[in-house]
Amino acid sequence: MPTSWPDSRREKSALRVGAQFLRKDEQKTADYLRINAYGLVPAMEGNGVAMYESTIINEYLEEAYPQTPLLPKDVGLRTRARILEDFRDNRLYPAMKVISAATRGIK
Ligand SMILES: N[C@@H](CCC(=O)N[C@@H](CS)C(=O)NCC(=O)O)C(=O)O
Repeated sequence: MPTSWPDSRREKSALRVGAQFLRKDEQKTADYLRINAYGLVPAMEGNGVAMYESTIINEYLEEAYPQTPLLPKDVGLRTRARILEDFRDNRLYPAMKVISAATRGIK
């Protein structure tokens, strides 16, 4: 699974399926764009399906490999984990992108 930055659930996912780290230019090759047309990581193929979006990949792995769950057993803690994942996807990461773009080139 091509991936880049670490976080606990994604790291576990990457370790589970065997991560392959890509340089940014490798994310834009025709071969890679066939897996993820957005040219972003992570992405992977499973059950003959190209998949991307880390949250969706995590859900796939959770269902495909129930013997080694990524989420806690407790339903409340699972919900808490999903809330944190949503916060990262919809609040933290977009803000980090804005900060990164605004400060790029500033030493
Ligand atoms: N919502 C996507 C975000 C994917 C994403 O933005 N990946 C970044 C690395 S964390 C990337 O591939 N950046 C390379 C680029 O923007 O060209 C997900 O969770 O998978």
